[in-house]
Formats: sequence, structure tokens, C-alpha cells
Amino acid sequence: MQLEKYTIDELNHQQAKKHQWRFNGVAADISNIDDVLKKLGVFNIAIPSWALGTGGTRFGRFSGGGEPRSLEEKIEDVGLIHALNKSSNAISLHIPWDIPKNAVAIKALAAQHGLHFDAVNSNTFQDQKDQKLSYKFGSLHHIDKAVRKQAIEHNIEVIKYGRQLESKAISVWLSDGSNFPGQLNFRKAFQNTLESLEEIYAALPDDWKIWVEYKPYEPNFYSTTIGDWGQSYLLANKLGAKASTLVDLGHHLQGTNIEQIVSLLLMEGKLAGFHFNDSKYGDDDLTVGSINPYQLFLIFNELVEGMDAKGMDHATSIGWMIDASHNVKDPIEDLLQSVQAIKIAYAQALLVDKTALVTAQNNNDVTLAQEILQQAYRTDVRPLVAEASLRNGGTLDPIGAFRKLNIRGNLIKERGLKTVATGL
Ligand SMILES: [Mn+2]
Repeated sequence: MQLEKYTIDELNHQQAKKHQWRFNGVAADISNIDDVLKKLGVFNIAIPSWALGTGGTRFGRFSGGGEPRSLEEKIEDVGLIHALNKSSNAISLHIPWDIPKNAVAIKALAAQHGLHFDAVNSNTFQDQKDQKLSYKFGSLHHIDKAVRKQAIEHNIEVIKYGRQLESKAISVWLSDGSNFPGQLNFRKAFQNTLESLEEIYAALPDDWKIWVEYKPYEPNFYSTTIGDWGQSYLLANKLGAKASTLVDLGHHLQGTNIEQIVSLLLMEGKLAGFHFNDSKYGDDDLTVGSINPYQLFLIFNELVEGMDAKGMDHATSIGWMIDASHNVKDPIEDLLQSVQAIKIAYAQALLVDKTALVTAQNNNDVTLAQEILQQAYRTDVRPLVAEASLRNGGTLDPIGAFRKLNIRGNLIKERGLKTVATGL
């Protein structure tokens, strides 16, 4: 299914008057409105191939209707998301869940939807059917060199698939860790991980990056070998310039000041990018902005400030990606909501009066500093996000359009009610 431009124009036309009135109200107060709209217009967030099917929990999975049955249909779904919001022009593949059998055809199909391929993701946290050795006790950190070798080879194979699709990065998340004290020698586990990563690093093409993701617990509950940003940063530093740290918002213990981590990684040139989601308790993979939108804004505030300080391009110098998966929502609606939440937080961060904030900080005017941040956060920027989408040929209201155009109903007609996407 591909959306026709006129259907989107027609929906926008119906809402044009109301939108214009709301937009004019907000825009009147923003001195750099053209700059804000321009930046919002080029800002894209990649969609992971595993988020297009209904997610499961360890207790089960309730599949929705019309789920994509193949990589081709997943690309089609991302194409629909991008047609609606004009902010999701890339797809991030997970290997082996989504192996491109014919890379040329897959690339052509993606291009037809205006999409390209973001980072590829390896998987050594599960055993696959035809796999010789088990990852039960870890992969890149394993005590057995043969297991490490198998995991290294898998990562190199993922790079090979990524090259065919013109991806430029591999992101590595390891579940390696231990469940009980005494199970592991921490130093040995770290050293093995480093040596394994060095071999993968050596196989990177010149223009590629490796992104090292961290997570404090789950599936292991005593230690994780790359458990926090310090451990990831240590590895990235030892590996070299092509390695950096990937921040997944759900991979922090409660109360962690993620915005401070982001600020320092950015300062050190070691912030690879993001896996966006939201959480209440742990790695909940909830819709971005659904629980703590203020935290998301504070993170974007650090990102904008930090990138501007280094003259970095907001849209392209960092990897922006969603990593979430739902068991109760329509996956496309969930992704549309997530992208909107990210763009809202980004727009708010662009509105922060930086000159006034620096002055307040230099004067230790704590009250004013808070006022300045919250002035931006409390601005209803939704008409700005809508206007940027409109100017790019997208919809003013992506979720409303998804429902009005009965996209899920049409996908069910095409694919059937009982479909199960590959993934978690
Ligand atoms: Mn992640």
C-alpha cells in the first residue's frame, strides 16, 4: 500500500484554517521561526525493523492484524510512516530477523519509498536454529574462544549485509553478563569483550562506525559486561575513533541523570546516537514521551547546546533511532507517536533562549535559569511540528490521518488478520 499525495493534501486542506490560526499564535512569539522550521524539516528518526510487528513480553504475544510478513512489507510500513510524517526516512535492520536476500531489490524498494538504511544491528543474545555453539553464557565475553569467534563472525557478517545496503554503522548490544556473584571474573569478561570488539572493529570499512550500547540489567540480573556508559566509553576509547557509545533511554537505572551523560559523551566526541523510548521502571520500551516528556526535553536541550558548541549538524551527525516495541498498541500508531514526541522535544529545545540562560548561569540565578528552560518546555510547539511536516508534503496530524485513511484496515485486507512479524 502506498499513499497518494492528493489524499494527504485533502486531509490537510480540511484542517488548514484551524492549523493556520494555531500556528500564527505560536510563531508570533518566536524570533527565529524560519530557522526552527528548517531544522525541524530536515530532522529524521530511523525506524527499527523489529518495531513494526506487535511486541511481546516474556509471558506471551498478542499479534495484531495486518502485520508485515516480510522485510519488503516492513519497508512498506516505514514508507507509510514516512509518507505521513516526512520524518522517518530510514530503517534500521536487525540481523538475523531481517536478512536482505536480494540487497539490490531491497535497496530499490526502500528508495521507492524515499528511505535509506540506518545502522545494522547484530544479535548474539539469542541462539538461532542452525547455530553451532550456544550464547547461554554470553557471546563476545565468553570464556570459550570458539564461542567468541562465532559471535565475532556473526558481527562481521552483519557488516557485510549492511555494506550491501549502504548502511554506515553497526550497533552492538550484548546481553553478556552474569546472574550470580562468583559466576564471572569481571576483568576477564571485559578483556574478552574488548578483544572480540577489536576484531570486529578491524573488519569495519573506512567510512563505518561501531556503536557500543550499554544496559545495566536484564536478561542478566547480577552483572552486565557492558553495563553503563562508563564501561561502553572505556571500550569505545580503547577501540578508536570509529567507536562510540550508543545511549538507549531505557537502559538506565531509575533516577539516572541521562542528560548529563549525553552532555559529556557529546563533549568527548563519543556520543554515537540514540535509541529512543520511555520507561517507568526499567527497559519498558514504552512510547517515547509517554512517561517523562520533560526528561526528553532536557536531553534535547543538552544535545542542541552541545552540538551547537561543536558546530555539529543536528540532523546528520548523530544516529537518531527508535527502539521500542509494543504489545497493546498498533505498532505504526506507536511509532508515529514516538516520532512526534521526539520532534516536539527537539522543537522545544530549539526555543531555549541560550543567551539568557548563559547569563543566568553566570549570575548563579537559579530561579531564572529554571524559568528559561520551562518557558521553552511549556510552549505548545505542536503547530510548529505540524507546519514543518506540511511544508515537506506530510500530514498535519499523522495519527489522525492514519485512522481517517483506514490504513490498518487496508493492510489487514492485503495481508490478512493472522500475521506475525519476525522479531521479539
Ligand atoms: Mn536499544
